[in-house]
Amino acid sequence: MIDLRSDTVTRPSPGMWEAMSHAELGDDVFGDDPTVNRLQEVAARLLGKEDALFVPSGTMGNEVAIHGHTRPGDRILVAADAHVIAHETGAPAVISGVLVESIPARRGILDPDCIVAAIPAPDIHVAAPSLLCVENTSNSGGGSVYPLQTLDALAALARDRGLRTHMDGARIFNAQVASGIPAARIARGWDSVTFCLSKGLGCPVGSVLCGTRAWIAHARRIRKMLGGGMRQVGILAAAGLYALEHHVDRLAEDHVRARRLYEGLRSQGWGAEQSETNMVYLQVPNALALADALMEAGVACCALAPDRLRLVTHLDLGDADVEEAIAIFGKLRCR
Ligand code: TLP
Repeated sequence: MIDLRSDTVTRPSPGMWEAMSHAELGDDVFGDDPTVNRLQEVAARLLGKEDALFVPSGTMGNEVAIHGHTRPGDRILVAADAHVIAHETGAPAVISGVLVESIPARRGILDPDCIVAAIPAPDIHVAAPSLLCVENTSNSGGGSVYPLQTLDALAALARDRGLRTHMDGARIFNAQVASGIPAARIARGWDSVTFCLSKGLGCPVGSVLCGTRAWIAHARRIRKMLGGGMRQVGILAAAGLYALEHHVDRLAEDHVRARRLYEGLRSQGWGAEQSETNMVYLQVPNALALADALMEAGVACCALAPDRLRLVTHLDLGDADVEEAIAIFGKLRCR
């Protein structure tokens, strides 16, 4: 089976297993797991923030951030179809009691003018916006990368209007590799940023939330409240440290393979969307039926909307897998 469902499907590489099996451990709820502490230091440095917090998932990272930046009854501004809206089971409303305003965005990229228009004048009747969230790269946007100028403009605008800012950087290292701009520069100006270890970086579990020292202390309490305080979790942090050392630059290979997929499928007449990073979306009349037919033929992928199929490249795929997937798509096209 050629698994193109997500970059979350990878298994630890032999080097990663080795690092995990030798991890020095402690009880992280007491703050004394040395491997977790090292991962948090390294992550904070790479993201240009004072401190960081290891969390079990990207979803928890986003939800801790939303809870940590808002109060119940606040409004948060998010691009339509962003993960926090489309794939977190309504958690911002349930956990934080916030009103989520979904802002139309082209390829997942928010336009600062739309944010200006979405901020109402102060009014006793109105839920006041207190947080702006962006997703970089944008998953539903096809793995699109925010232009730095746009990110800087959004952060400055939010600061100006008294809003806090959070970046869902689940795939921020894909953005770093695609743009050549260091993650710390990309995240500059944003109060908090999460990134996932268990996507393109190839870890089995884990994400990291970064911010100021004082805010991360607050976030640590929220993580505990949500049941995300973990004990000898250095086993997983060791995988994270290994990935940050060995699996960042190689994301470029995933991007090349996604481009090859795009070109191969395009040449067969599929409605493929060009990808800047590791995702290719196909516009098709019936995505579920096509996903079933592909599965039978040996390619797994996700129908993320009734008319959109997503293919994701990752660490456990080689060039031959991509060529074989293209050939299988070709056979289905000819039927
Ligand atoms: N995304 C998953 C699915 O939930 C859709 C995927 O396969 O892409 N932010 C972004 C931008 C994400 O794409 C994801 C996962 C998350 C956050 C949440 O991460 P996890 O799955 O660790 O909770």
